[in-house]
Amino acid sequence: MATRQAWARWAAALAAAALLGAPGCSSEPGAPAAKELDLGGGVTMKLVLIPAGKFMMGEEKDQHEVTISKPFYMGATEVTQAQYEAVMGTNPSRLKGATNPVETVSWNDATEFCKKLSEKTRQAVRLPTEAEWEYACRAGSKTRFSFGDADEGLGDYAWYRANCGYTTNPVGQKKPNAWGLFDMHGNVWEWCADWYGDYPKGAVTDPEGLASGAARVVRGGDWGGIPEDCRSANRSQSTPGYRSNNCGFRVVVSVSAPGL
Ligand SMILES: [Ca+2]
Repeated sequence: MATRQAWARWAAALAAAALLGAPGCSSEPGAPAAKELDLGGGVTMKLVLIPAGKFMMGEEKDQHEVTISKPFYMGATEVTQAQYEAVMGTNPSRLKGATNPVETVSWNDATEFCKKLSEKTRQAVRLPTEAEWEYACRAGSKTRFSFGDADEGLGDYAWYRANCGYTTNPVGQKKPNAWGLFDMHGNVWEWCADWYGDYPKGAVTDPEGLASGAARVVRGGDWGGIPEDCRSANRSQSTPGYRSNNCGFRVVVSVSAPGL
């Protein structure tokens, strides 16, 4: 859940993105630009349509081309504590706040949330792949952050060490990226589906990471991070059972999933 003001900004950003078009991307005919999941108890979750397209993934010195062949919906914000509790019946977060991102959730917890929400909504809810996450974070940009290269602009888009008050903050308060996604930089790290490992050497389509591994990918930096941590290309890792008050997640739903 987010504030009315935040959603007004989100809607405006979405409309602007639709008017300008998304560079290098194609839209899905007939798919609405946003959707809302009913989590029960009056709690909802907004997702935005991410178009199919290509981008250069990873650190600037060592990038590889990735094609995202199908559009998908992605949570406009990190999963909030109210949303998590509506689905799981508990709120494990240490930094409490209904509209703050849920944290102290492991990759296993996040995956279980997706499974339960899939059953509840009869839609295929899952964690984003690492490629989907970076693609969506960049939103067509090639710069260090979705808005440019300079650290000085980060405070407009992210909660991080310099402005967070040493805690998480309610989702959706900062500016969204060009595709209507909030807090991709900062607030909490976000679990991705993939095992952490070396990237493929050449061009790939819809990569899903390694077949096995020891740790899962986390992305985007957190409330305690420095700007370098919050960059679009930055990646980190944690073991699937690890829980921390600086790590949460957001979900994706396939456009072609049943019920859409
Ligand atoms: Ca984040």
